[in-house]
Amino acid sequence: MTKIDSFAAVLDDAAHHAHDVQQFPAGQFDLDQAYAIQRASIERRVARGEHRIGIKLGFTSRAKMVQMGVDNLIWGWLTNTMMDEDGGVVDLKRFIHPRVEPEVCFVTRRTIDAPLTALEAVDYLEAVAPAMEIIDSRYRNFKFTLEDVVADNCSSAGLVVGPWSRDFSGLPNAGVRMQFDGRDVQVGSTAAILGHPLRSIVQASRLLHQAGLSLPAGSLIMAGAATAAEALTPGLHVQCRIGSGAGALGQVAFSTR
Ligand code: OOG
Ligand code: MG
Repeated sequence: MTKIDSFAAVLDDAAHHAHDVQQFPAGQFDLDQAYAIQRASIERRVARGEHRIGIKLGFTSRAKMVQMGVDNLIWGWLTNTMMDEDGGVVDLKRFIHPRVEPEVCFVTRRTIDAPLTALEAVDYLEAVAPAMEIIDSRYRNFKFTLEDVVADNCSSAGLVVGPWSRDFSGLPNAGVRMQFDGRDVQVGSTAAILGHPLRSIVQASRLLHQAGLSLPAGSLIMAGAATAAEALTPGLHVQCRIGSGAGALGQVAFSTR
């Protein structure tokens, strides 16, 4: 087994069996190798029958960079088994120390195979939806470096996507409100996501191009959280609303057990 494959095996086993692992000693791999580890860990999921449904960006907002102490844009893969139903119940047993964060989710209508400008980005999109991401670092105490978190598929663990809309007019500066049992836990604005959530598509197209990859039509792109993440516990009703009035994205919710 190569060094890349053995790191991938450790992280994939941790995710698969919901147990944490010690952060790797510093300097074991660089950023390019971290993405290679990420790729190898996704291949292990694919070998178990999962399939890729899209990608996620991380650290597109100040709030997230500050919370986690990492300030580079990162990206990882989403697979079908990560998806939970809007309005459904999420069993937290499959996670280690899950956190939830409010997100904007896009679905593409054209293959993205070249770097896009902000003007072009909207032409590549089919629809947008309010969403929440469940992140679950495989590292003990959710502590990691940039390289560690990239190798760990950027803490990807779950996502819940609300109703799709083709109206992108409300996107740039919509209020974001995430509640636990009707109580506000995070409040922010979509403007926190790179100044405009559509910039996440521009960044995604550049990152994919750098990696020599294209993303097929019908893929999801999670733009990155607008606020810090909140720890999940069983028995919660979690709701996120994005925007209000005309052009609002609407709301998405789930319960935990
Ligand atoms: C890494 C994932 C970051 C986001 O939306 O910024 C992320 C983490 O915080 O564990 O998903
Ligand atoms: Mg996220």
